[in-house]
Amino acid sequence: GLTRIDHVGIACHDLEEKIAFYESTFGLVVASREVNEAQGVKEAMLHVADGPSGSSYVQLLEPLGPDTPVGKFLAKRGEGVHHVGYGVDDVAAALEAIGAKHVRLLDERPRHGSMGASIAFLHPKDVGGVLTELVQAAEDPRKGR
Ligand code: CMX
Ligand code: CO
Repeated sequence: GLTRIDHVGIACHDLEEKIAFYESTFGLVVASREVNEAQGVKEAMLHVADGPSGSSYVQLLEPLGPDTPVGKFLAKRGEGVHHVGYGVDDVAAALEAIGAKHVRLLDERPRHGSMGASIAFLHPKDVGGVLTELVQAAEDPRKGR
């Protein structure tokens, strides 16, 4: 099952500007900055809190180009919440269980996410309009315990 909210993904035009906003407004601290060519994003994870089943973050996403998931989203809807990422203990097992419920999987197999996590996306049209990500954290850096 789901173990926590791992992160909320937020689409923005200017990553550095949004990082500065989250730092100054909420006092959040950047845990990692990465470019993920396969996902078409430049992104930052800002640490929010540590819970019993791991840490939670805000993920700020700037597209690498217009023809990327986040680039298309920004053009259509503007800045705002792009997806929700839930923690799972075993993303491959979660994909198998959820796929059997006729929710379309955007990833048949887990892919590489930020901070060494294994991730997979579910189609927003099958999750009530919410692009949903499953996140199996890498053991050490993300769990915060
Ligand atoms: N949330 C909710 N709905 C969304 C959405 C989102 N983030 N992105 C697209 N949609 C909706 C669109 O509004 C559109 O609906 P309508 O037809 O009713 O207008 C429909 O889905 C199709 O959208 P589209 O613009 O034509 O885009 P695509 O179908 O080409 O792609 C999606 C949509 C979800 C399949 C694609 O964005 C995807 O594969 N996403 C997963 C990967 C990803 O988002 N990576 C970046 C984050 C990486 C990370 O978190 O580390
Ligand atoms: Co994400």
